[in-house]
Amino acid sequence: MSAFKELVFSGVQPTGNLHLGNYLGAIKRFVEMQARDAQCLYCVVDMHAITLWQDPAALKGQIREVTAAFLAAGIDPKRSIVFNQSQVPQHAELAWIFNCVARLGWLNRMTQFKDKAGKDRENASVGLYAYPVLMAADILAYRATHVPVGEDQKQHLELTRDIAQKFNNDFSQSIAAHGHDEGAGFFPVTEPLIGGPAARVMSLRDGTKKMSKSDVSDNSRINLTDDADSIAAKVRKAKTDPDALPSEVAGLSGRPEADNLVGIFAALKDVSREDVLRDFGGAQFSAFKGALVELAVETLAPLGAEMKRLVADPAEIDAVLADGAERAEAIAAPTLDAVKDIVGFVRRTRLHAVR
Ligand code: AQP
Repeated sequence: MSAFKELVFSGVQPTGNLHLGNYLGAIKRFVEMQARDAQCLYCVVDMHAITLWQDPAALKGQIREVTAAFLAAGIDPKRSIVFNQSQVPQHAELAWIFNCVARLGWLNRMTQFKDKAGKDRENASVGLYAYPVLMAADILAYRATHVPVGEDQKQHLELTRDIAQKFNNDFSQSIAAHGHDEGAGFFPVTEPLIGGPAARVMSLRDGTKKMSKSDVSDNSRINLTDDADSIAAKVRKAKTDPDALPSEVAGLSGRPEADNLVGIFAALKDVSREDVLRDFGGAQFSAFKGALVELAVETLAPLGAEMKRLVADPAEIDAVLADGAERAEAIAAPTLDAVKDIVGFVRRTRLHAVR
């Protein structure tokens, strides 16, 4: 067992265009989790990325860029384990076993698959459909207790909990027979950590749509590598309504663009929406946007510059990933050995010493 009280796992897909939503909803919170009594694992989930076509010539760079974002944001690769998913084979192995635990009916309810597959569902990859099962394996290979994510991942985390519970039930006798029943089954029922003012950052062009890497409009998002001028231009162009800011949070209801900008300001400043409106209630958007530009540039410009510095040295990033993969595998391998025993597989006996 780990010496830490909690085990935190989360991941980000290397699908390009890392944006403010990824930062405020996930990466910034990953950094904060390092202050807890927790072993944190932060994973660049490249196997998830290929559920939609990725150009092989670009993918390596995208993996290194997400790693750079983790490090530039303040994730300490000595304190936390930073790695990419495809270097740790236990994720895929456990995913197969979970494919045999999860039910078709559960996956058929996943809204992200419906959104991403769109109308041409017959042509979507099997991987895109099975994605949430791999996500459950990512988390449970480490028997993670806590998973910080944005709100869009809520349904997938519920599925992870269902898979853990069904595995614990289906194999309860075998779990006990192998001495793994520590009172609550083999897998923990993971706690999602979703919240704060930026759990769902919305598009700057449409306050009803999530800010997303795949949005065709670059003006819909602030990329983590945008320079100060682009950040300023995008905030200034962000859609708003004609009214002044309200002085109470209730006044943001029915005003998605205003709510989004106030939420972004609050998350960047580590305060609540109430605090922001205490200062800006009654202000026009022009004044508020000026303050938001200043705050966003103050936070993101150094982050983007550090990312660029780090990606210029791929060997350094690859060394971080290799070290992280070894430490991650040291946790995941015993979990998989135990799972294979529980399921009833005959495990390989090493006939030759490993060199
Ligand atoms: N708009 C968002 N607001 C808050 N959190 C967000 N996250 C993503 N978008 C927002 C969180 O970022 C983490 C990593 O996300 P991901 O890269 O694994 O996948 P995603 O949710 O599919 O990201 P995108 O950017 O929206 O990409 P596309 O365009 O492919 O759909 C997760 O914790 C996620 O919740």
